[in-house]
Amino acid sequence: MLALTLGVALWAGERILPHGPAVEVRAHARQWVWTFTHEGPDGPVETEGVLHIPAGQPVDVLITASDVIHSFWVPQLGGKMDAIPGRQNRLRIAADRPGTYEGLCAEFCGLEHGAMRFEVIAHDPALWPPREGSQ
Ligand SMILES: [Cu+2]
Repeated sequence: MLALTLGVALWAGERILPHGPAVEVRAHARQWVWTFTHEGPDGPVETEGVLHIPAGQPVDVLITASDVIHSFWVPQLGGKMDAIPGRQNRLRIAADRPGTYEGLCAEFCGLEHGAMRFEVIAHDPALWPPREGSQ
């Protein structure tokens, strides 16, 4: 009975997660700014303070840092993940629908920590990847 309950719970949980192959993006933290990279139509596109992702599918964020420990957090899209110098951490996030979501550094990282915020723009999957400069 326990196995059946667990099986049903796993099946139900799996169904509410966005499916399909994960898109990979990069998030790099340093005092006190986030730099992001996503794959554009003509190669990688780097942005500062704004992360572009497709809506409706899983996104793996590869998280790095160059000075002290920071933490990547977009409360509406998933959990937190530390950004640690010398390491690359992976965090899966997903936006159910297109929109703009607030993100922040969730680990005290010095004087301007409180200003280390960013935006995530989740695009209509039909318009992914975005043309450079378009939002
Ligand atoms: Cu911080």
